[in-house]
Amino acid sequence: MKTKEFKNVTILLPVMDETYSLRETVETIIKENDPADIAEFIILVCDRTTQESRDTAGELIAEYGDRYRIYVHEQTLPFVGGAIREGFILAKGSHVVLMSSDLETDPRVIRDFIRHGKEHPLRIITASRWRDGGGFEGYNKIKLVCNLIFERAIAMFYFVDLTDITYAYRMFPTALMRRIKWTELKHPLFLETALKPIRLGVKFIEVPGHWKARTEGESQNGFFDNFKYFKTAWNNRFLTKKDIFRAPVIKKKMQLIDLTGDTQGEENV
Ligand SMILES: Nc1nc2c(ncn2[C@@H]2O[C@H](COP(=O)(O)OP(=O)(O)OP(=O)(O)O)[C@@H](O)[C@H]2O)c(=O)[nH]1
Ligand SMILES: [Mg+2]
Repeated sequence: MKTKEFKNVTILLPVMDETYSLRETVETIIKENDPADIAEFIILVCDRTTQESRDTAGELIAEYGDRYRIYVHEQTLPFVGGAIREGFILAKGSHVVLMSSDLETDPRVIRDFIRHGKEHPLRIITASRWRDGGGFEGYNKIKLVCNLIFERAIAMFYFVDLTDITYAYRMFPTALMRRIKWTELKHPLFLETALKPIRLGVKFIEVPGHWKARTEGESQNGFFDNFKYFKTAWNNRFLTKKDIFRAPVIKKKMQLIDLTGDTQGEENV
């Protein structure tokens, strides 16, 4: 299935310990966008998600549930990558947004995603902190230098002119996400969601995004976890379309034959 046009967008919100940040994320998106453009909000939770976060999700549903489809999904696959992968399967929108609920992904950017998505429905619209108008606020200095070097190296390695491949803030055509065979379950899935489409030749549009350090809760990604991105970058570099796409589901007519050999009927499988 191909995405021919932008109809509406599913917003995926993985949550561990955010409360007011989750609320501000949802409310900003509601305030700044046409309700017709928002298919739904899926709040992704796991057994480690705090009761306070769950309560916030419940309040949002109570307050906005009559006008917006907002629901909580209990993930079954582990970790944040697992949550997002389930979100891709559940999404009903023509497009789907990968973001956080800790306000490190500025919800005001969604408006730009939708604007560009309407013009270029087949492309991935991605936020870049390294573009004019974007930036970093409260980012660890060592991490910042490492990030710049990694961004440049990875762009060269993949022959693309993207400036921020590691920022987990993008809007994708949902059908594309469903067709891809994902492998990562933890934070490296964020990088994988850029690298596999790049290998497929999907075009990207970058819009500026301002990253601001979270003011509540804790990152689930330790400093040394960042080194796992090297492995992801290497593992995806030489994949072909055949490696990346899921095997197609073959639908064919099957004849049910009883033991005596008489044809009993037909069924679609
Ligand atoms: N449902 C669910 N949400 C998660 C899980 N791990 C993290 N999250 C949420 O996913 C979002 C991104 O996670 P963070 O740990 O902040 O990751 P990050 O901001 O990309 O990484 P850093 O920049 O290194 O902090 C946050 O809103 C988290 O609460 C998980 O296992 N399950
Ligand atoms: Mg974060």
